[in-house]
Amino acid sequence: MRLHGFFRSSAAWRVRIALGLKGLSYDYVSHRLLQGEQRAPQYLALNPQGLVPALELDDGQVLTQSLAICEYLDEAYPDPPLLPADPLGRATVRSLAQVVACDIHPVQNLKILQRLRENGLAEDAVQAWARTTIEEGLAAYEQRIVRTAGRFSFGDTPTIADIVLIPQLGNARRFGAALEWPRALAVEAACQALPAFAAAEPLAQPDAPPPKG
Ligand SMILES: N[C@@H](CCC(=O)N[C@@H](CS)C(=O)NCC(=O)O)C(=O)O
Repeated sequence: MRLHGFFRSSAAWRVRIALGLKGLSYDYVSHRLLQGEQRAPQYLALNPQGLVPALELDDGQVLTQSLAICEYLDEAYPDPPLLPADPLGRATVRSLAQVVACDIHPVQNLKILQRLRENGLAEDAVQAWARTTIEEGLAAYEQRIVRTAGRFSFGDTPTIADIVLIPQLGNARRFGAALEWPRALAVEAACQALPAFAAAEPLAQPDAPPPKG
């Protein structure tokens, strides 16, 4: 398998976590988003959306959209499961994941922020847009997991909800959001203790800048 990503892409980060939890090895192709490499013709041939991640399977088929990729990996490699066994549990985990993947991340991602700048919004207003979007969305996530969390967002094993939450908390820090979500931060600490989550961290990727100093 070959993962097309970028160290700082939160959507690619999700797939790195899922691959790690499944114990799958993969080749990595970096596309520097700030240089626009995701819009190179060779990559657009794989993903006409010009977004990372994309996962190339060994038979040449290409999957895009991080949640679809994570669910594919969960179905193709069922152990350990990333979704609960029962329908209500599965719907609950998917709902948590979509709080982030549908209603936070797309509103604050690179493309939207660049479009705001192109339309004349000042940089501090662009940053505030992203920060407020994240703060409102994660406040709702925090409320949602009051009833579902154990060590992780849903119960005591990691699920797709955590796979989506952890990169979004990374974005929250990047945009200087107020980190006022004790349950989500406790879940993050539990995730960070797992090798699959640690290995997926942006700064652990081969295309991350070298540490300063
Ligand atoms: N819904 C997509 C979102 C993918 C996405 O927004 N990727 C960002 C990086 S996190 C990207 O490639 N941005 C490049 C651009 O906007 O030009 C997914 O979950 O895979």
